[in-house]
Amino acid sequence: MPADYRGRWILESSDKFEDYLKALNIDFATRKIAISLSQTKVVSQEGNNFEIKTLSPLRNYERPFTVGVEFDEYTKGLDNKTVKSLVVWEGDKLVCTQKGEKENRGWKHWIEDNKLYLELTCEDVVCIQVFKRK
Ligand code: 1AG
Repeated sequence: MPADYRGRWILESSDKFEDYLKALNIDFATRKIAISLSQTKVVSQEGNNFEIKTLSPLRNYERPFTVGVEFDEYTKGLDNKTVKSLVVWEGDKLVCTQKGEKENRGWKHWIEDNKLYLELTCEDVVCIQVFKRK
């Protein structure tokens, strides 16, 4: 049985998010708005089929994927790039690599103490976001 990520999760802390946005070449004004936004993750999951919605007052980002199946991901409304993404299980962690123009791009999700963690990586920047159940 894969780990269960289902639910609504609200952002409670964010470390190095602006550095992550900078690594993605997001401009100053957009960064300042983005770091001030509340974010909610809505995760649907049936076995290895996921949909993760990231909701914010400014923009939403919705991405379905199947663990183990590579897909073309267009980061619409984020940095608007196409990357080749693959999500795999590493134990109970969901680990995504996003191959494209940026080195070392990807993310990891895991659950610890009933919190949802998200590590966002781009080049040498690692951002950690923590979400609590809504
Ligand atoms: C992601 O999560 C990232 C989801 O794939 C959004 C998080 C960070 C935003 C990344 C780049 C931001 C570019 C421009 C900023 C403008 C608006 C910010 C809006 C933020 C909410 C959409 C991994 C996984 C699901 O949870 O794919």
